[in-house]
Amino acid sequence: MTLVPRMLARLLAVVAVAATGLVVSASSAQAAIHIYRPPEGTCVGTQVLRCMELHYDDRLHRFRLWVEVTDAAGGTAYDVDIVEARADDGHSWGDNVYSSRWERLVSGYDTCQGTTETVVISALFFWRNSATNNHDEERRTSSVTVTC
Ligand SMILES: [Ca+2]
Repeated sequence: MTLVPRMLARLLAVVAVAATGLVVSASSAQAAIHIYRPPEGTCVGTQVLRCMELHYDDRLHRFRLWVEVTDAAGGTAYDVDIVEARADDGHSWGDNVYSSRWERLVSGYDTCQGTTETVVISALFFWRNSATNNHDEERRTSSVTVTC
């Protein structure tokens, strides 16, 4: 006879979790992530694409740098690595280990609200020829103007 209340309690717990999920979805739907691209575009390079964007969250009033490196399809095969990413005070270190073909790193967050500011963004990219291990690298630095 205690089985029914227990099942009911379990059912209510499931409903509560579902309702919490709905609330989270509703509040995150109100937030907007604004993407700011460097003047030269998100990606540079042809064989190894080095990509950066600044992402600003207008609900939490914070931004961070989004970085990707990708070995373009075809041609030489490259291992790739993002060593670090920085946007103003938000700084992150990568794992400093090569990945096959693709890697992503985001910087730490920095806050900005009610102003327009120019943010210097910077990332250090490593890549090497998978067959010969010949290494190359670039520190890409740019700036974007963000309306917070
Ligand atoms: Ca390639």
